[in-house]
Amino acid sequence: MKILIYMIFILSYFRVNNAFTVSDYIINRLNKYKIKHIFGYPGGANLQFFEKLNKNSNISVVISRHEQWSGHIAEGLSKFNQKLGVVIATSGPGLTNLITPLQDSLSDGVPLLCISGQVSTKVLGTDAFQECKATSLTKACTKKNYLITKPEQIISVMDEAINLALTPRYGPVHIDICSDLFNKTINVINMYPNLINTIRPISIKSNKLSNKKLNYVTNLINNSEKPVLILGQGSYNAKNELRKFVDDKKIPVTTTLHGLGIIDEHNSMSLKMHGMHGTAYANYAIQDSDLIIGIGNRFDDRTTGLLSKYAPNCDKIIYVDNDNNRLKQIKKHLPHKVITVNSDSKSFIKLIDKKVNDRVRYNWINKIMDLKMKYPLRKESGMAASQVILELSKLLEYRKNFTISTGVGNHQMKLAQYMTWTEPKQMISSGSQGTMGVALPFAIGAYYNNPNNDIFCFDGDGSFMMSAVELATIKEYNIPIKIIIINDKSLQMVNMWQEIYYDKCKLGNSPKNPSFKKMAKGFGIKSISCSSPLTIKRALKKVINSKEPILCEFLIDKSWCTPFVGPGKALDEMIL
Ligand SMILES: Cc1ncc(C[n+]2csc(CCOP(=O)(O)OP(=O)(O)O)c2C)c(N)n1
Repeated sequence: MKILIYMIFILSYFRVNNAFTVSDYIINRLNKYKIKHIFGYPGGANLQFFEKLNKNSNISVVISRHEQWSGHIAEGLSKFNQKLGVVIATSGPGLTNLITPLQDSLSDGVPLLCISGQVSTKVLGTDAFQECKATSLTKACTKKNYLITKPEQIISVMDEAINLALTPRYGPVHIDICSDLFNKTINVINMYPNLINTIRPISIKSNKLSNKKLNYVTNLINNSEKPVLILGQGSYNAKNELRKFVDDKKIPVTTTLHGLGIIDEHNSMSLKMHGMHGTAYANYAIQDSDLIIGIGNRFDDRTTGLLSKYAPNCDKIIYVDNDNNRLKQIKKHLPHKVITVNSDSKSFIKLIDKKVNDRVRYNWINKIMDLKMKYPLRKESGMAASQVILELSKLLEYRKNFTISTGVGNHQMKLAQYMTWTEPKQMISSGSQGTMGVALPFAIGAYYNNPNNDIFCFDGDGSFMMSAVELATIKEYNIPIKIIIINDKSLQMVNMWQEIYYDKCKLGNSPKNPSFKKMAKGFGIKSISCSSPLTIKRALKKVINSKEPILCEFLIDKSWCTPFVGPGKALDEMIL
């Protein structure tokens, strides 16, 4: 019935407007998915679509200063709550600039629709101006991509692509459209059968857990003396159920970078983040544990350390995810016997909740408390990044509605460590790829997702320099982002590795920065700086209370980010 009404609507639209073009169709579908903003950059191969967007739609087009940052802005919008982000670029260099955001969103599971203009059908394949083999390039970094060379193709492609992006595990899709087609009319006769095939709701398969498996899994948990729960971003939808489960069952819980805040870190069961720069107590707990229950995480190398020495006291690992490929991959990857459960996290917790005993494992909990006492995060004195973060954490303690985006490096890892995270997605970051430069664009995207949140961009000087040009976008659209730069005048994470592993080689680790204050001024953005521990709080208060975009530079002493599990080391072989 719904399909019929929709078809009548489309066909009557076609009759009234006479010409229903490819651009009209794209706009129609974007409206259906409630897309309010598109991010991108214009060029010869997409101007036709820009014209239609301008005339025929209420969708706002936010123009950034480089396609890569447009892509990460769209990703920043999606990262927060899996809304679809949409980015548009022209052909050739416009599209190639989008490779990094596509890979980033594929790796971090972010739904993204990338539309690029391609050279016209008349010259396609002739090495025309700004032609590149776009779909060959994006094949490896998208869930699926499409080249549109006939107007009607767009009908079968648009919904399929969007549905795919929005089906877990979320990810990017790419539609490359020959520029002469944007204004071409869609042949309504050809449209009719395609419509039937494409209009379908997103279906998320969740396998039913058999009683046998359910009993097996819950027995494993009940019989475990030292269980540890590992939460990744895939468990974020089960926040409430997980919080109750942890409170009732008293199972220590640690998260990945993307899982921060799923459990309120004030909870005594919280071990905060584990892995290469995780807390020592989380890493020791994993190594001592006799049962790991991983939900929506990936067991990637940054979180396991040397795999052959990972969780040596655990002979079984329970792994819950609703992506079959991921389940197979983890089963192959871990040296343990992995009990895979194909389920979304919410259904899983609801199912096991009744069958898992509420009991306090006194020995295990005492051990955990000892570890926490013995190995707290290192106290740094002087002008240290951790001091800024601890102060920021205190000032934001009773606020829930804030988002902090980060660059990549020591500042990012220290933020993860020293903040006390109370809600999921308070921190948005490039986890899997570790893409420098994303903090500013992610912050812009987070703003378009929810303009009522306080949006912080917490960046390293090196990462900030990569995308600093986006200050222009912030100014132009008056986006009240609070930019904090941890300026240690160095690519400090690189510096640390060079000091430890590369004979203190200094090559490339301290590129000279301009004055950030003057730079902000040049873009018309208010700025302050802070170089004394005594004024950190005052500076942060100014940042937090600012109603307009503001940049605050903290001039920081260089320091290592520890705990640190070096490459090839086991989780318990940390530099503390
Ligand atoms: C696009 C990209 N290029 C290179 C790297 C390698 N890399 C990782 S951290 C880092 C240094 C980051 O410096 P900064 O942003 O100043 O942060 P800090 O470590 O000083 O806190 C580099 C170069 C990367 N992650 N991403």
